[in-house]
Amino acid sequence: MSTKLIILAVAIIAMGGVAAKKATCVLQVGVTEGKGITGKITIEENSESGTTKFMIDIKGVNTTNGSSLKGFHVHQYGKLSEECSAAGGHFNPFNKNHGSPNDTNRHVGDLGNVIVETDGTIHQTISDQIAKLTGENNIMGKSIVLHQDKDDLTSQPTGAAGKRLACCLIVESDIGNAYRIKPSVFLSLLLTISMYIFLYK
Ligand SMILES: [Cu+2]
Ligand SMILES: [Zn+2]
Repeated sequence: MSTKLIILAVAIIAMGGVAAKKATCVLQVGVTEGKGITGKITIEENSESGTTKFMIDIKGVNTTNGSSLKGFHVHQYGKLSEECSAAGGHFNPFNKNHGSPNDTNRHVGDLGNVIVETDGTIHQTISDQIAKLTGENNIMGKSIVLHQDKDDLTSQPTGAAGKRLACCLIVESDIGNAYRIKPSVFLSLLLTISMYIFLYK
């Protein structure tokens, strides 16, 4: 095999190794206590580190209701009707108990709690090892529910997180389909190409 081909193969593998899947979830109001809530969750799966990032950007949460910690889960159905109750229970493909995001015995959908700031916003990034955008733990097409109360991380089967303030449908975002290159990989590619030109021109 020629050196040219080997370099090309290495470059293609390097790019494929950082392919990321992306999804977005745009909130709609659930029960009346959730009136005024707007926001979006951007989800990204990094196949290299095995973590899924949930970048949460929400505003309009009524801070006089309940705890400043609010239960935040992936629910099993991608349906938002009936004030979010059509979303069903927590996404639980392996019939486990409800738990904390750090537990091994947990629902795939158990993302714990998010923190509401005093101005009614939620700006937080959750990194999770269990929920995925691919494979058996795939949450694509499911829903996310923001609850009125704190998830106590132990009560079955919902953590006693209370009413459903808002919910959204997890949909694949187009940008996620394209292979993206990280700056570090881009630099090493550039270096490889420069070396190739230097050596073989
Ligand atoms: Cu929930
Ligand atoms: Zn659960």
